[in-house]
Amino acid sequence: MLKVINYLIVRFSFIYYLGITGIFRIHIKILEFILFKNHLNNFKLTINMEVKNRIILALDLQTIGEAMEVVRSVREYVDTIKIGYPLVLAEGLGSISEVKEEFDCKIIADFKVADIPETNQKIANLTFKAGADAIIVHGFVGGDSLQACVDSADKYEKEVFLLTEMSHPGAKKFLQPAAEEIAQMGVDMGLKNYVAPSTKPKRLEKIRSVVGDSSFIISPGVGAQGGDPSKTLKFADAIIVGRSIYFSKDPKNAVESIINSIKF
Ligand code: FNU
Repeated sequence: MLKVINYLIVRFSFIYYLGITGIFRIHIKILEFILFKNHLNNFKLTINMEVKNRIILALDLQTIGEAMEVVRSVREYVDTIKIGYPLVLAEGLGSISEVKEEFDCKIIADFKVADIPETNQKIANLTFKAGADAIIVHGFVGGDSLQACVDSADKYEKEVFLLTEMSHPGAKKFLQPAAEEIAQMGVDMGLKNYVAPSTKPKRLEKIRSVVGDSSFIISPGVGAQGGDPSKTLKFADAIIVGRSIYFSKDPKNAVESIINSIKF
């Protein structure tokens, strides 16, 4: 809202200065362009994120055949799939486009990118070229490394998810103390998409309070790691679920049970 007001002020200032001096005109035009570009980016980030039934499937299988079978059985309920190292290292980066093209779904590449800016940018470029709609990036490496991925995402018109805090017990020692600052860095950089743990509802709530209600949080750790779908969705926009679905004898039924459990 503030940004919209800013934009209107600049627009009216532009008309006001128009008759005074040419140099002002040029300055205001540049400012207007920068502000308006940011609005477009923000709108884009907010509007783009839609996850069917608020469930993201973590497809951590190690053969493309098994992966396809699971997606086929749940596709009517799930339109967003997280692909990470297990499938890509086993079957290649091409598995991203294989799944995407076969099932016309959104793919979040869970590469937890955490390198120097130059390498981060190469990783992100390759990931987006391979067909991913979004990439998960670590924040602890710092703003410059994160920015490199954001620049890549802007270039390919894709999304970055900033990983704030992780769901496993070991994350308590190093990542948890930095998580709120990492989230705040994302907010300061204008990011809209975050990852925060379902296994630690208080921490998830805290991260939500830092990134605000208009941000989009996806939350792993539901099911096999102990996170509860309904409790998680009080603070997250979508849950990430892997083993409870793909290791189930009946993945479709497993998804239906989750959907029923999150109906309020
Ligand atoms: P499932 N994942 C996670 N915790 O579990 N990306 C995090 O903090 C995180 C993740 C991923 O336990 C994990 O790698 F940032 O079988 C796996 O792909 O339901 C998925 O989320 C959880 O899988």
